[in-house]
Amino acid sequence: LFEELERAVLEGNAEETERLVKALLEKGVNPLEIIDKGCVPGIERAGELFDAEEFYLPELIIAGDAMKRAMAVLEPELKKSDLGRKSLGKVVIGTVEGDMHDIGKSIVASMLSGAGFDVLDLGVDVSIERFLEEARETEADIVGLSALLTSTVAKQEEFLRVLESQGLRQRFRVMVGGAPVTEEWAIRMGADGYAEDAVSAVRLARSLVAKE
Ligand code: B12
Repeated sequence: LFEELERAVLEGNAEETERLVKALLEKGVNPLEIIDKGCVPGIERAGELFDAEEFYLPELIIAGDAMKRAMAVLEPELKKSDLGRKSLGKVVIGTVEGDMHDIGKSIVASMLSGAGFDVLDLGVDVSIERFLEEARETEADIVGLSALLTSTVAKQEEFLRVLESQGLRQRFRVMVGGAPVTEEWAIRMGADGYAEDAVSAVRLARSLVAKE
């Protein structure tokens, strides 16, 4: 089923993707495992084919849509474990301005919420001003910025510089992520943390609130 799911995402077959995700859930498979072993390999393969110019943008878009269909079923499941627990802290998360990629960011948001954080997901193409405004308004503990393009990762650094210039750097912990982001880059720009996937993002967020 995992292989079929990978193929369904790759081929952008949303109905089949949804059917397989539901079938796996019915078998009692953990939603994160469904994402990691079925959906992510499919979308990553689509990216590789796009790189190799065997896939063009329309194919990438329909693969992305199939992945989103899977996530619509899986996100509520990821959040379920949250029931009745005390909040670990507030997280404001979004994809930076100029960037429309939201699959990874949404997985991170759902996982954080499932782990017990209060999460405000601002969506995609979020301006620095908006991140700042929402973080202040909600008195966030953590701000998470996602960037998937080499041209938009600079926005993460810009956010940190704006925080500094407004004397707010100590007020929020900042974590960054997205495929082109590396630990080295995160340290260089002065972020409080970087995580390469959703599971480590939860670990990171926990350690950031523990330090407060
Ligand atoms: C799907 C996809 C799309 C879809 C997006 C659909 C959607 N709703 O998100 C569509 C078709 C719209 C798209 C568009 C484009 N894309 Co695109 N896309 C991808 C693809 C194939 C997969 C991304 C993805 O969802 N991965 C799966 C998720 C689960 O992984 P993830 O995003 O990395 O997230 C994980 C971690 O990074 C981390 N994480 C993510 N965010 C955060 C945040 C925090 C705070 C933390 C702690 C952790 C964290 O945890 C996540 C979960 O494990 C990638 C290739 C790739 N392998 O990355 C290209 C890719 C990112 N796209 C690329 C390009 C070039 C584009 C376009 C410019 C194409 C074009 N010519 O128009 C446009 C840009 C539009 C825009 N302005 O944003 C390039 C970027 C190249 C570069 N280095 O800049 C890539 C790398 C493809 C390639 N090889 O060329 N794309």
